[in-house]
Amino acid sequence: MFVQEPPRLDNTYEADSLLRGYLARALPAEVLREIEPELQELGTLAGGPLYHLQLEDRTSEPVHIPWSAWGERIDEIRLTRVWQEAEPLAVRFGLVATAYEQRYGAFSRIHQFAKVYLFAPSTDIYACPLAMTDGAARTLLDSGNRRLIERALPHLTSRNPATFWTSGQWMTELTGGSDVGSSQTVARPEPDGTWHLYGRKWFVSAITSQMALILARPEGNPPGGRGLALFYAELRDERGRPRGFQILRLKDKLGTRKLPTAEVLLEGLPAEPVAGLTHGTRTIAPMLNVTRTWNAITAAALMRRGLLLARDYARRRVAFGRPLAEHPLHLDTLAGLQAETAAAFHLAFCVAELMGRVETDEASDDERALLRLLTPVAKLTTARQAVAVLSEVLEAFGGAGYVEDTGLPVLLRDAQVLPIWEGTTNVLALDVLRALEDIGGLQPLHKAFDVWLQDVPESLVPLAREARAALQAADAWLTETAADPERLQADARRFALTLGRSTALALLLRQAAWSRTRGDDRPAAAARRFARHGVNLLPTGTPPADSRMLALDEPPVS
Ligand code: MFK
Repeated sequence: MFVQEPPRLDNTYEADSLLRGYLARALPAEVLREIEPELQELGTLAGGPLYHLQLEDRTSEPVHIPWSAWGERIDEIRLTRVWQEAEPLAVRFGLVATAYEQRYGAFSRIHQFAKVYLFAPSTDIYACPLAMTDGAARTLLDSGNRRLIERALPHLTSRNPATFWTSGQWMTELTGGSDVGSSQTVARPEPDGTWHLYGRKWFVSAITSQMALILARPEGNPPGGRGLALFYAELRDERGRPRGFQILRLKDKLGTRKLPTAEVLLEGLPAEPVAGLTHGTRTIAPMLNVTRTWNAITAAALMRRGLLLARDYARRRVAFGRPLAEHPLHLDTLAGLQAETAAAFHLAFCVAELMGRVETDEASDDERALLRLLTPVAKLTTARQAVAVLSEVLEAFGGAGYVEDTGLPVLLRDAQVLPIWEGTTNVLALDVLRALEDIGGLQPLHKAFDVWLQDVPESLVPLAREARAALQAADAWLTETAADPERLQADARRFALTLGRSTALALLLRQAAWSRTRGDDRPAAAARRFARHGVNLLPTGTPPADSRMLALDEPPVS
């Protein structure tokens, strides 16, 4: 009887020409030499024992135990095996710590995110609490609150599993997942000067965290984001019991099911203001930006995981007399997916690179502006790519891609959260407009294109022109629509995606120019194919009257 060989993974670092080519270009040779053994080790784990454990542990989910047998409210969470293994590994590899130890100065963020990229696809979204932890560390440092920095940072950036903490991010409420300013959670001062929080958080990130950053409105404050304050809370007492909150339930989600996302009732959770009693959304912005970067890196990593499996399978699976890898149409499909993945990869790592420079004070003003702009651009662009690519990856396995025990469908389900959490595509497109107001326009991106495209070889010059033309079209659109807020908003997603795709093309060309001198033309092939998918999405705008007819099924206004 015929039995199909399953797709196999090997060392995922060694197998990754994208990551290796990028690191060889972006890092000084001695830095790469020093960090490579660690990347090799992570690649072996990710493609071997962790991947096998994921498959073995596929059906298990975290469990919430609200009560003890004898009636005590305990709110215990039992985690899956992969999650139990992931935490000590994350601590040992310093997945958060690396960014704060800054052993390689401005390159430390590249170092950290290279590890995240290898770790994330094999650890069932354990990257979520790590992202929050990184975001909390950044937010506390930016707040300048010495007491909280001294109290929490050593835990958040610990290399010791016994002292390591993860942080939660508690923002989302029934009144607003995106419109966080409409939050109803209240903060009440006690006579002794401490604060207690009351309300219901509809979605909080992994509920196993030891601390959380929480938005709440001090009693008497005005509505909106400015009336919110950011609070710090340690969540469990010395016996591990919740301090002034209950877990109502774990959320029943489409994907990320190993991640114990919860709904909680705050009944007097003791908390401490992080930075004054107003402007909570502004204070938590560093966390949003850090987690959005993790989102972009994870998007690239999940795409890459899907492709590694699809590519291996294409060599093993025979159909119509030859391996899938020898069918021109199958090759063409995989090529398109690789081009999108390469583009997403370079966009995400460009943000990591900029973040490292800003955090070590090596960045110019233009680079600071670019980081503000490209963070939402990269998040929204790569998240949409991940859903499209992973849907195709499943199709590349035929029916096997739709069958749960192959371990493939989870890739698509998990990818689907990427454009939703940490700001939906539309909310981030609006953030791009806000960022442009903050930084005063697209000039920093034009200048970055000049640098990235300066060494492009003759044969790739037409593609460089195409990247620049898309950016110029985006700039012209911005000028044209500046006085028309309705149109500005209606086209914002196409605009942001045009920025994302033209930037990704320029970055691919920078890599292509470098790689070609070393005999590797794969990035150039990725750039050619990616450009054919289209980078300028602006011309396809719909007139507002059509949108009303289509979206609301309204008859035309006569
Ligand atoms: C799907 C199920 C999966 C399970 C989910 C589990 C995870 C659950 C954990 C979560 O809760 S994830 C929730 C993630 N939520 C978001 O990412 C919120 C998305 N919404 C936004 O990003 C809104 O744009 C925002 C909340 C920021 C709007 O808030 P406001 O207060 O109405 O906005 P406003 O007034 O424009 O901005 C306030 C200040 O923050 C401004 O500064 P100023 O006060 O100086 O004027 C902004 O410039 C600044 N700001 C906002 N976003 C910024 C930023 N600054 C820097 N970077 C940013 N990204």
